[in-house]
Parts: sequence; C-alpha cells; structure tokens
Amino acid sequence: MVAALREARHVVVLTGAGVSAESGVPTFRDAQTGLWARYDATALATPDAFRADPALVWGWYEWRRAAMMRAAPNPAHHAIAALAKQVPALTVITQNVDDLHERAGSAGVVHLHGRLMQPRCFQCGTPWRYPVGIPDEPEGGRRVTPPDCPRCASPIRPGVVWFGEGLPADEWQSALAAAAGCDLMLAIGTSAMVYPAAELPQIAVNTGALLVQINPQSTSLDGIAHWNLPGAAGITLPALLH
Ligand code: BJW
Repeated sequence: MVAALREARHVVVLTGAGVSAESGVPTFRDAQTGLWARYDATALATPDAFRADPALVWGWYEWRRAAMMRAAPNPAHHAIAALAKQVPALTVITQNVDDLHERAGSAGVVHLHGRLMQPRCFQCGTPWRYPVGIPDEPEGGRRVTPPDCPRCASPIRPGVVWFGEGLPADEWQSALAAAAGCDLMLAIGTSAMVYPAAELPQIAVNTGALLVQINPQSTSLDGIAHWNLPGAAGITLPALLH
C-alpha cells in the first residue's frame, strides 16, 4: 500500500466529517456524539426547515461556526497537506463545510457541501460577510434572526448544501474529473451514505484506481476498497505517510 502511494501520479483524498473529529468538530452519524444523534436533520438541514424557522436554523449554524472557528487542524489535516508535496498531483475533495484543510495548508480544496464561512442570500444568492470575531453561542445554538440581504432584504442563509439541494456545479465537475482521473483514492472519515459524494470512490475504482479507506467503523466502501485501515485518521494517516 505504501508502494502504491509512492508510485501514484494523481492521488485524490476524499474526506468526510471523521477527518475533523479529532479537532473536536462533531461528525453527523456517529452514535451518541454525531449531530444527527442529538439534533433533527429535517428541522435544520433542509431548505424547508430554513423557510419554516430561519432563526432556529441560523442560530444552530452560528453555534457550529463558533465551534469550527475555535477548532484547529489535527495531524490528519496536516498529513494530507504534506502529502501534496510528495506526489505529482493531489486533489482534496471534502464533504466538510469547515476550513480545516485550508488552515493546514491544503490548496484548491473541492468543497462538495459548501463552506460554512461563505453565507449568501437565500433568495438572490448575494454573498454576505460575517462580522469579525467568534460568536458566543451555547451548545446547539439559540434562536438568532438571520441578517437581511443588503440587495433584496431576504434572509441570509448558511453557505452549506442542504438535503434536496444540488451540489455546486463547478465543484462537482472537478470532483468527477479528479475521481475518474486519479490512480489512487484515499477515502477518509466518511460514512459514504450521502449521495452523490458517495459515488466518487466507485467511480475511481471503475476507472482503475486503487482505493484506500481509513475509518474506525465499517462502511459501504469496505467491499470495494483495496485496503481498509481501521483507526482514527489523526493517528493512521501520519503513520502511513511519514
Ligand atoms: C472517523 C473518525 C476518526 C469518526 N478518523 N474516521 C440516492 C439515493 C438515496 C438518496 C439520495 C440519492 N441521491 C441523492 C439523495 C438525497 C440525499 C442523500 O444522499 N440522502 C442520503 C442520506 C440517503 N442527497 C442530497 O440531497 C444531496 N443533493 C443532491 O443529491 O442533489 C440532487 C438533487 C436535487 C434535488 C432533488 C434531488 C436530488 C445533497 C446532500 C447534502 C448533504 N448535506 C450535509 C449537511 C451539510 C451542511 C451541514 O454541515 O450542516 O452534509 S448532511 C451531512 O452528511 C453533511 C456531510 O457532508 C454529509 C456526509 O457525512 P460524512 O462526512 O460522511 O459524515 P458521517 O457522520 O456520516 O460519517 C463520519 C465517519 O467518520 C463515520 O464513518 C465514522 O466512523 C468516521 N470517523 N471518527 C476517521 N477520528
């Protein structure tokens, strides 16, 4: 597996919430600690939820934004950034809405599910900038009325992709091209339950790439991965890449 990594010409690293877990950012589907074990996804992560109760949704994302701003990249993020200097080409594709890959030094990260730090108008899409500073939100957030769009006065929404929404077209096309063109994909810390992102490892394998999975739990990728490395990304990845 180490030899395959050394010989690879184009490596794709596909990350999910598990890569940020050791930074203290909760995953979605882990039992007990995952966000969906504690909060109702349908009341928080859909366009209908925002239409029904924008203050509930905005406040919950303010809490998550505060937690993300206080978090720091962990050894897995740093190992991925370092790997880019050791292989001819590397593309990081993340489902995460945090900026921990960028803060570890990765460039050109493809964000399939948006970026929490890039909110925009719910109606007209005009980008909006957060004020400087970290909001002080309690666990789970409180109701916070979202700001109004300076252009059309509609509410500003978090810059993420909710269930039922299409992925950003450019990012999805980049991800498809990278998955189909790579010769090795590392799938790290994703349950591979959310589509269409979960299709990418299969696309890579179908076009001849080797697939390495790093995850302490089993996933639907177990059967197609050439190597399954059970363990925490922040320990397994630096050990693999040193
Ligand atoms: C560790 C670790 C450690 C822990 N080290 N590992 C086909 C079939 C069925 C349904 C669909 C389908 N195609 C589309 C759908 C609908 C839907 C979908 O997939 N639903 C499924 C849940 C069934 N998809 C969509 O709606 C998508 N849009 C779409 O398809 O558009 C086309 C369309 C348009 C209109 C109508 C119809 C279709 C959009 C999906 C958007 C997902 N959004 C979220 C929230 C983002 C905002 C936010 O942050 O709040 O994205 S949901 C959530 O799941 C988040 C994540 O990015 C995403 C993936 O989760 P991830 O990263 O895999 O995290 P977990 O928690 O699931 O797993 C963590 C893993 O880490 C675990 O395995 C742990 O073991 C591991 N781990 N510690 C390494 N230390």
